[in-house]
Amino acid sequence: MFDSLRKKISNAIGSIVKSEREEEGASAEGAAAYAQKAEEERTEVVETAGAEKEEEKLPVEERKENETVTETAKEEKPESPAVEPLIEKAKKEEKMKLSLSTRLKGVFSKEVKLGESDIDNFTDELMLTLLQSDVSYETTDKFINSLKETLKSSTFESRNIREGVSDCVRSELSKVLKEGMPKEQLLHIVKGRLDAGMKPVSIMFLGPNGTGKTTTMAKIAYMFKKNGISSVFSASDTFRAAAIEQTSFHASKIGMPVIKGSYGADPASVAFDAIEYAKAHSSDTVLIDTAGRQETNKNLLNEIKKMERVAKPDITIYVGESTAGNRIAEQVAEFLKYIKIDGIILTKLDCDAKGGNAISLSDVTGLPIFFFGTGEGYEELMEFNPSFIIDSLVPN
Ligand SMILES: Nc1nc2c(ncn2[C@@H]2O[C@H](COP(=O)(O)OP(=O)(O)O)[C@@H](O)[C@H]2O)c(=O)[nH]1
Ligand SMILES: [Mg+2]
Repeated sequence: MFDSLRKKISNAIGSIVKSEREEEGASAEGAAAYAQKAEEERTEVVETAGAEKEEEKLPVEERKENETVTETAKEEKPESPAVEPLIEKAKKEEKMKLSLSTRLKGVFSKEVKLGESDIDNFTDELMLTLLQSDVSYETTDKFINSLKETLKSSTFESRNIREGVSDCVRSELSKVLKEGMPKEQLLHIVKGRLDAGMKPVSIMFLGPNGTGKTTTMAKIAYMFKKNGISSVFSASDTFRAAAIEQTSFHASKIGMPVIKGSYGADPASVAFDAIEYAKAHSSDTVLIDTAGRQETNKNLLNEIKKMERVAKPDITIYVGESTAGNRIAEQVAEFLKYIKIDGIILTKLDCDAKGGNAISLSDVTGLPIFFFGTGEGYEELMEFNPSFIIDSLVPN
């Protein structure tokens, strides 16, 4: 589901470790070459193969990020002839991604502190990945800045840098996702209202054309039924051809009543009738379908305002397509100018979605994501679960 984004994040994390390994290889080569040269030129150097051992004596812990190693080596170890050329060689390695300071800290101790340039390289790559995967700019920026601070203040086991960096990414991601966590899942909200005798609970589904409003409404009815909650459909999409038949089809498959008007009828009055029917038949919920409307169509947005006034839905859910990327946040913002929205369902996560908007949508809109739609079947509805998203995105 989040496969492509997971792969990219994994590659970004992998690159920090790969470059470290490459560098270790480069320095080993350098050590051998320079050790040999030093042997030829300076007979007084006894332990030529011990270039690394010589390095080990350097007091790197106190070294500041941008301090040049050559200077420090000169000051601290003038008697180590094999070290200087070795470090010079390492400094010239333009391909190296990890900074010298990170590498040296890694070589000399089991604990590694990432150098600033490595953190910048890694977070730049991650930032690009997130933006390309539809995470919003605002969320990405916030996340990356916070991650940078965490990486700067963290030390990693030199053999487990990947795991350490993954953990940092996981914990930062968790902060973003937990902010968007619904206070209560939809089922609990409805059960709470029913327990309090507030019956029927009416839920209206709205959003642009073809996002999956009717299908999602049917999935919710199916979920309610499985939990002992009865529903009535209000076929209030009286605009799109075959919409009433589609709602009726779902109703008969799930085994529940549907209240319909004729095409062109006032959708608000159909919803009103459905609520009256539910009251008369002691139904627990009324699920109100609506016609799709683009966020740019002011007439249709005004019509939804009327729906709200007449039907007075208890819960309003925006149904958006995850494939629409960052546009959803803008669409929701437009809808919010006309009507209150309680939560979002993000459909078609199984399709070609990059998945990033699942991370940032709540952050940007301030609304919880109640569910993801993950297919066309009635059961293909997944509750928003930050741990699941993190596990799907970041390698352990
Ligand atoms: N793959 C996939 N298809 C979906 C999902 N939700 C809805 N659809 C399909 O999207 C199309 C439009 O759905 P529909 O409910 O008619 O959208 P509406 O116009 O917003 O009511 C239909 O073919 C649905 O089967 C989903 O989560 N995954
Ligand atoms: Mg529909």
